[in-house]
Amino acid sequence: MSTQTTNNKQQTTNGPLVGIIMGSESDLDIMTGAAEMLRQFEVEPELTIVSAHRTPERLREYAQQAKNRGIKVIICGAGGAAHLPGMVAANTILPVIGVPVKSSNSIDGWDSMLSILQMPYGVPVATVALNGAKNAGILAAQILALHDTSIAGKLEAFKEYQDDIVMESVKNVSRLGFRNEFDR
Ligand code: RP5
Repeated sequence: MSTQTTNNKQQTTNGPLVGIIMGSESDLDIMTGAAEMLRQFEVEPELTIVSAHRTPERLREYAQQAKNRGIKVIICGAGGAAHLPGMVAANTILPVIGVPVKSSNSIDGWDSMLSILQMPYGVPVATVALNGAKNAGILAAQILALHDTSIAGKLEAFKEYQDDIVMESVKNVSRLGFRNEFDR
């Protein structure tokens, strides 16, 4: 049995640590990025649809019950008039990460960005880039890693991997004959 299976089973028993919610099934293609990243760090999140406008009661219940269900971080993705992250943050003291989605009803993405970013004092939402669900997953893992050395170790390895990828590109570019005194 792999470590991942063991960890996932443990998390199923104890409940998920990260909740990923989105306003519509149409956000799923983007929002699965958050789940994929978390799985890389062997964190199995829960994922479902909660719409601020179409299911306001479900939103309130989700946000208010999350902490007691053992969730530590909530990732919320929405597009257009994207009120989901802000309204979840209004109903919980858990950290909320907002993912602005460039959706079918977005004008150009700025509507989603600003709806999530421009929160009033007292109700913060940590907003990532437009369609930045992968970074939301990494950020959630970083929050969990404050109290979990296993996740912290996987994040360290991920940083090293990114370094390796860039250094491979440095080698590739150097073969093209450009001057680079820095790496001499
Ligand atoms: C938002 O409206 C959703 O988060 C989605 O991004 C957008 C469009 O939703 P659908 O009309 O595709 O269901 O609330």
